[in-house]
Amino acid sequence: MERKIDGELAVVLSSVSIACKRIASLVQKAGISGMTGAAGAVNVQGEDQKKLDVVSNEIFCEVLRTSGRTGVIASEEEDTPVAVEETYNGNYVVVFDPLDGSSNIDAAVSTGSIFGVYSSDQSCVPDWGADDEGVVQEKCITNVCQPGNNLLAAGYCMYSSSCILMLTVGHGVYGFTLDPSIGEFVLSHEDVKIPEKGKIYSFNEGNYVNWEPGLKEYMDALKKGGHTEDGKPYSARYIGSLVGDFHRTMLYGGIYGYPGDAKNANGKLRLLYECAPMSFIAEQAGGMGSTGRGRVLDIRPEEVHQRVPFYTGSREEVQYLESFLQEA
Ligand code: AHM
Ligand code: MG
Repeated sequence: MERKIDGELAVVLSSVSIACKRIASLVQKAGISGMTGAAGAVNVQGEDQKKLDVVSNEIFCEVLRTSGRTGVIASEEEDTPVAVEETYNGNYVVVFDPLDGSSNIDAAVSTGSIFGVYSSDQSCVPDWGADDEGVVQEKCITNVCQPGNNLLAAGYCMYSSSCILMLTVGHGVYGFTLDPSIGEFVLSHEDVKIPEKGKIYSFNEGNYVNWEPGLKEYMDALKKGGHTEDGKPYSARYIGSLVGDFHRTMLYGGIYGYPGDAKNANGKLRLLYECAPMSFIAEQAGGMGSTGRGRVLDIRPEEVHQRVPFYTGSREEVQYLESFLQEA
């Protein structure tokens, strides 16, 4: 797909980078500013919201609205996609998880923001003069439920020992590290490529008993060297924060997985604002994003908060995993 990057999209991405800077600053001082702990509310997915989940969502919504370039925004923390009021209305659809891995916040462990940008589907842009609220809402959902193949841009920002913004506009992946002395993101990772293979796996293995037989066999195989010739076991690394685990996988190679299991057939991670943007980034870096049985970017979401099993990372590692699931 030919992606057209223009000044309008640059404004959207610049707005996202401002949101990330603001969230980075809040995350850094969370422990001393009363921002740790629960907000007391539960989001549409039944998860307890942290104070920082709520504030980060407000920051993303505010910067995107005032950018004047977005028509619809959809967030992990909002029940339904939100139409940007007519005065600020623009042509882009932005999907995001404002603070992923927020269960790590109170222990000051890595978290991140994930985002994707689509063009508006012109056939379902709300007509502010004519449409009632229900129709606006319906058009927003249609506008947001686009397959990852349509993504114009995607990225994540990791809040860790460094704050790093990784971005693709469909021509490779570039990383920018926040230099706190000048308050700017500076190019630090040029045209990142995921190693073709890597002996690190990143799964919540505590769920092993609920996995399907093929996945158990795969995990057992990794402990005997998997498809490598040296026969040495893989290493396990799991932060429990998708952005951190994904970023390490990008740089060191290996595989990240959040499978479906007997309790949750589609796993935990959300297609629209977690798996699709990460798959786009992975593919742009020469890796893969898969459900174990197909390419994530080919899936057209049926609902905003849809979950899918997710495996991503080095091409040869994801293909090896698929060989166990596809035969089953
Ligand atoms: P969240 O969006 O509610 O923060 O949940 C997503 C997070 C991911 O960052 C991480 O990979 C996963 O949940 C960890 O889940 P688990 O604790 O089940 O291993
Ligand atoms: Mg999340």
